[in-house]
Amino acid sequence: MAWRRGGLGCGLCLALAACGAAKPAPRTTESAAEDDATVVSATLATGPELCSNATDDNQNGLFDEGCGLSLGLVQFLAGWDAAKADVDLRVVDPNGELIEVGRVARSGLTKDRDCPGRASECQGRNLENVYLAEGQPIKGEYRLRLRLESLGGEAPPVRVRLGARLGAISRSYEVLLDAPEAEREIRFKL
Ligand SMILES: [Ca+2]
Ligand SMILES: [Ca+2]
Ligand SMILES: [Ca+2]
Repeated sequence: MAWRRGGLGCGLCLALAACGAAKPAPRTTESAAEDDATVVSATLATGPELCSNATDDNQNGLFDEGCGLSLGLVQFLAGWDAAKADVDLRVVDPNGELIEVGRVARSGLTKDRDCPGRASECQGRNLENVYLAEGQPIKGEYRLRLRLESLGGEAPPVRVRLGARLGAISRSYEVLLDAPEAEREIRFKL
């Protein structure tokens, strides 16, 4: 399912912004964000749904469905192949609450794991998943930050695939994080 532009006429509006670690996060339009080489809009229908790639391979609007992953009407999924690299998917909900592993926020969002994990519990399939576990999506701004905590000996850049779903709208991105502490931020307004 293609991600539609803002001004949908259905009460749902989207605004995205992207920034590097060394510069402030200017609020931009979605198209301006797509001009940023580090955030690449992708609608890659490659066939049957593949697991653990944070990509909607079959373009049905769901990311990695049928893979034992928790899904929700709001979902942000980050995956990367560099097994030892520590990337963090940080989501702040419209209440200003950081979504953390093992706790359901008032917005109903939760996060299911932190990869690669202290004991490598992600087993080389690095996938951080923030999803709506309870209730209905709340309106407002959802702020996502992808941050490279450490390379863990992996060669830069670390290529991160990001899947974002807000209700009936979903979209995929690829983000390159080229050095420790590199960050990219994307904002979604529901
Ligand atoms: Ca899919
Ligand atoms: Ca997939
Ligand atoms: Ca992590």
